[in-house]
Amino acid sequence: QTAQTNWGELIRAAATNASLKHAYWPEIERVVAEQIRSARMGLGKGAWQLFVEDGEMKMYRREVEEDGLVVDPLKATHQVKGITGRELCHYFFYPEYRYDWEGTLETMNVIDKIAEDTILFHQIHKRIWPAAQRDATFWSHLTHVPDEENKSEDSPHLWATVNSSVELPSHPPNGGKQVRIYLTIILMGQTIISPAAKGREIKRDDITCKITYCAVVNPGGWAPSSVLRAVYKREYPKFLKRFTAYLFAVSAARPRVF
Ligand code: 6CM
Repeated sequence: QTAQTNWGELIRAAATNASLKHAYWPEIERVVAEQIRSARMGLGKGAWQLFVEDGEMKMYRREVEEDGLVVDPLKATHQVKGITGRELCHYFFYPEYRYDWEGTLETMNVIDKIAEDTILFHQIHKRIWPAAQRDATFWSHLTHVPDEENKSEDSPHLWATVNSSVELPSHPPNGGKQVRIYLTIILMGQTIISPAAKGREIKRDDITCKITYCAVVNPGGWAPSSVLRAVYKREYPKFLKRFTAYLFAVSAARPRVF
């Protein structure tokens, strides 16, 4: 059954009509399916090297360069108590929360709210010396699918937000003073309910969110490899820690899990 799951079909079933009708849909479905498939895959035989470990948080990378630019794929796993997979993806997806947790951001603009589950963004990121400032244009899609390949889990829904670069005629690359970066990112979360909660009301203490975050970022133009790898080694853990701490803070105030 493993290789057979038609993630595309499941993603389509969860999508809003407005997303399904949009010209981007075929690409969204393809990229989201591919991202879910690879996020669910273990580290396997790939040459993943652990480069950060902090409690439950583990970060792996593969060293890859394209045309002399570092494009190291990143795969991170984490576990956080007290939040759901849905909350994880909700706060990552909706723009109104982004400035609260995204530390690399200079500005974020919503270019088009295509649907409740698909948004187009233009972001300018903080400049990192000695490289030029970067910007990105991407669609973001929020979805949830049953975990077809792991039906024994208590709460089998997988929640995911996928961000993927797209060319926007209104925001041509390298038009301003920024260098355009290209990204494909998935944040995926699954809620695990403690067996001790069986048969009674589930409290926040009974849940754990299993998190997988995968990112491939092409810096788009000159950036010294060693500096870039050092930046990633600092920024990815900072992001995941800051984001999950933020989630914990905003969710603790909510009595019910949504
Ligand atoms: O996934 C993350 N954030 C999302 C929402 O903002 C979105 C953003 C991705 C952009 C990630 C790239 C930012 C770093 C830019 C530096 C470029 C190189 C400069 C050259 C240095 C020598 O998917 C969290 C992103 C966490 C970033 C580490």
